[in-house]
Amino acid sequence: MKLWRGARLATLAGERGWGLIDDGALLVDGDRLRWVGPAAELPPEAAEAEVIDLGGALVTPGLVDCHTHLVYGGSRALEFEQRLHGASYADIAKAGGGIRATVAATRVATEAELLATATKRARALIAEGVTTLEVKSGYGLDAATEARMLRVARRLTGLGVTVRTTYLAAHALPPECPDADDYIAAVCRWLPELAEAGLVDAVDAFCEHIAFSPAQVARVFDTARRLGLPVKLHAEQLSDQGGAGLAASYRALSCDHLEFLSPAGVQAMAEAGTVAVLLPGAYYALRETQLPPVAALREAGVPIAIATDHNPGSSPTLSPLLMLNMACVLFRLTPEEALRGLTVNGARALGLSDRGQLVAGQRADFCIWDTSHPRELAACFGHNPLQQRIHQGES
Ligand code: DI6
Ligand code: FE
Repeated sequence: MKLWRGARLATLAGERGWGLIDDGALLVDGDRLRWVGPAAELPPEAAEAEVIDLGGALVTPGLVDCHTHLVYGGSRALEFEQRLHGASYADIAKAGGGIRATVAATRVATEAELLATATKRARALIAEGVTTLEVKSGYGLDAATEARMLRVARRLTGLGVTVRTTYLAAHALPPECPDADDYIAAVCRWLPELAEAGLVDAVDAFCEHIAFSPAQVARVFDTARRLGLPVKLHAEQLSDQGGAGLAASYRALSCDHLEFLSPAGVQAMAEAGTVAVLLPGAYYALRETQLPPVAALREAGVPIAIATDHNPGSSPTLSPLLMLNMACVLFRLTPEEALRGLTVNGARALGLSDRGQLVAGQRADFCIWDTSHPRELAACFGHNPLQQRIHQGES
């Protein structure tokens, strides 16, 4: 056992509050937190543990980035310039750029190439304290490339981070299949084998006027349900398609983006216990002006998560800490809501209840920061105070 002491803990225990413990300690047994509390109340078994003194550093739960598109080939920086010259994200997509451009580059990349680039990106997230990471497919849009992306995502586990994989073949129409209903049939056909191979933890889709309709998404979700897989949805990012209501009717783990979410959508998510994943990086990069309905989500008691949405087009950021700041500045979350969004509620958006808080019994995933108060993590930007990161009890 290891005893980490001399810590200022932000446990995030319970439903609200930082859960601050000024002279705190963590007793770690293998990959679990055995005991968490004030140093003055250490249990007797702590006497045998190896002691590590943190000298007053801040400790928070490890960060959970619950929405990324980390595995892909190519670059889309040129589109950044096109948008600066006035083209919209939707215009670029309709002209065959956007997601389709990344699909072309991903299809020609080997598994080793995809692993090499995704490894660099994952390392950047890890360097800011990420201990659990979700990765979506969706830049293959054919059976072989979707499988390759998911295998690469799984292999990132070797970096000492927990990876959850999401099947997002219903992300865009591939050029060889102009009929959306035919493509959705293929998306449903490919899923069982990938699930059988253990490559899929959840199923996602892009419900949007430039992507798939609620009726098409429902066919994908029906297939997921038959296989016992949970679902999530890219919903109401550019327009209100009623996607959140549909996802809630399948008890979705999360609906993500949500700038155009309606009051009915908020209600449906609240009733289903679906997490709202807000993605300030995409909002910022696309210079959106429609804000997600944060006050309504709060009032309805919908748990709010935040994530990087790392992807080469709409959110090419690898900084979860910057997302904390942007969630506060752009979306008016409190620093505590933002940190909960990147820890306990991010975990919930992945269906994980064993991490995200510093509480006995949870996984020993935590971050040690060279800063005095957790609100500093959200207030500063462009600065990384991470001192050490512990994943499953190991540094
Ligand atoms: N919404 C997003 O933010 C990403 N996918 C999606 O459906 C962006 C994907 C991309 O532009 O490559
Ligand atoms: Fe996304």
